[in-house]
Amino acid sequence: MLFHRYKQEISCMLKLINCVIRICCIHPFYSLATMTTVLHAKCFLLGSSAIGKTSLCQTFHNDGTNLSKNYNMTTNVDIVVKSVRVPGTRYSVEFIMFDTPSKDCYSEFVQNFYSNASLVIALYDITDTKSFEECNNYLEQILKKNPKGSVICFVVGNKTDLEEQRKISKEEGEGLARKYEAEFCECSVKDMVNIDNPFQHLALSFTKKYEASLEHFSSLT
Ligand SMILES: Nc1nc2c(ncn2[C@@H]2O[C@H](COP(=O)(O)OP(=O)(O)O)[C@@H](O)[C@H]2O)c(=O)[nH]1
Ligand SMILES: [Mg+2]
Repeated sequence: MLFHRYKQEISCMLKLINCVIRICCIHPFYSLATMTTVLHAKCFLLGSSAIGKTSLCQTFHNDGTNLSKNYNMTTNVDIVVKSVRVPGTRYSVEFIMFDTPSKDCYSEFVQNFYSNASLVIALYDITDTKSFEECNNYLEQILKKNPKGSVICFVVGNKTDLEEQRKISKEEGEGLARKYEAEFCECSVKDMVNIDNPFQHLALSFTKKYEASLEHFSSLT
């Protein structure tokens, strides 16, 4: 009875504990020496084509270098891994980022990866109205594939360096984020403005959620 009531919380908790145990087994000395707890998070970068998903992912991964001037369409799901230390805590969040292609022909294939998402960064291009509408659709699709309340979302309006071509106001972006109880920021990957913001916020929110579930779990025993 108790198990059924808290089934979702318990399975979420076991998943998180499993993650921590796995990383401690792989890096026992590192973990013991620094007392860092590493949490793993499956993070999706979603949105239309050519809005800067791969650029954001690669720039974040390479600590701010390598924004390609050429456009290479992502035709597969690229996986990039990077850890973010959460300041003032003992936690580090390892982002396992799924950089997804946006073309319809890949959509069914890509949606197979959507389950067990922990974090989502949904992007649009502030100069492109269609990408803003599609951002909403991508969020709907991924949330449908995951249990309610299990995914933390962040909405990003990219390309603020193209201010004179802006079609989507900051307020509209904030409105979309509110609809999904997500955080929001605008950025320019090209000018390297605000690109760490989504990752820092998501790492902090993920850590808080982990701690809240630990507390909740211990209150049950
Ligand atoms: N002006 C401008 N161009 C950008 C920005 N971010 C990415 N781009 C360019 O937009 C194009 C598509 O980027 P990409 O990351 O491949 O988009 P994706 O299809 O969403 O993965 C590339 O030519 C990038 O150089 C930005 O902040 N400002
Ligand atoms: Mg891409």
